[in-house]
Amino acid sequence: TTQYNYILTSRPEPAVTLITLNRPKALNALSSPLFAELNEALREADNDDSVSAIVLTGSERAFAAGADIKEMKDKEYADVYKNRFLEDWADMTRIRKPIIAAVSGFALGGGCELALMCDIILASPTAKFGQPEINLGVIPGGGGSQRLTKVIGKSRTMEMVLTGRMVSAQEAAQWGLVSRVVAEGEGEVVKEAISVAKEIGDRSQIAVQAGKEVVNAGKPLPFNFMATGRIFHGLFATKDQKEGMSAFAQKRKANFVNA
Ligand code: CO8
Repeated sequence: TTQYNYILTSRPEPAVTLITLNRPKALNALSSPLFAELNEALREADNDDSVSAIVLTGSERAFAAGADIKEMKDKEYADVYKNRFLEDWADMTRIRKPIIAAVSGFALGGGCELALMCDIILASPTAKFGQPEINLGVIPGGGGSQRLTKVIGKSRTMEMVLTGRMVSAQEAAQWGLVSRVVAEGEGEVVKEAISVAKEIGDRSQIAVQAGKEVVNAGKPLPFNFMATGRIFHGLFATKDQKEGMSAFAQKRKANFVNA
């Protein structure tokens, strides 16, 4: 198996691949090198006939606190457009095997969107979901606006996207954002996700993949990832994106000028 710098991979069960995001000091901020590794590990598991299902997790403190703001803050529209910044995020939606997100702690911004691209989300009671991009002068660019609307409805999505408020695990479960909240305790949510993955592994793998395919066929995004990604890119032409992201990096409150 491949060696990675920003993720860990293991086989906790013969038919289950566990991928652990591993940038603890940055709360698993999703830098582009991290995402490239994640895509590679997902492809590797998808192509391995001995793997039935994939579990994706972070740390106790953070599933992922979003795209890497320090990497993004000085980027200009020309950079992000020309280099298709973060557009490989949607690659994982083409993985055929089930992906189960085991979420503890923060799942924010791109981290919440990452969980939403998985097939099943299990939450620890400590999980907190949010789309705080608005505080940075940008929007959820990774399909979250569209996926959340499908899952929790327009009003709740608007509240999350426009205020950036974090939603608790219990609220997320009530809203149907996650399939359930597991018992508290360190490692519980990963254990439970592995057990669901193992259960899936005992079924016919052809039927499992067909099951994933038909469920997904019923929910095409009304406004696709690329389109929302482009609007996200467009905001890199504003002063407020520079201010919002610099303010985060400098640990101060943003002073938006609406330009
Ligand atoms: N990027 C970079 N570094 C981060 C990030 C991040 N998203 N989140 C946390 N960190 C770093 C902090 O800067 C800090 O680093 P250092 O120790 O060097 O100062 C370290 O992680 C620990 O974080 P805090 O000290 O802030 O920890 P707190 O417990 O005080 O706060 C929070 C935790 C509330 C999670 C806070 O860190 C936070 O608000 N983080 C940012 C959340 C956020 O705004 N996420 C959205 C990012 S934008 C995005 O995801 C866009 C996706 C677009 C996809 C487009 C596809 C086309």
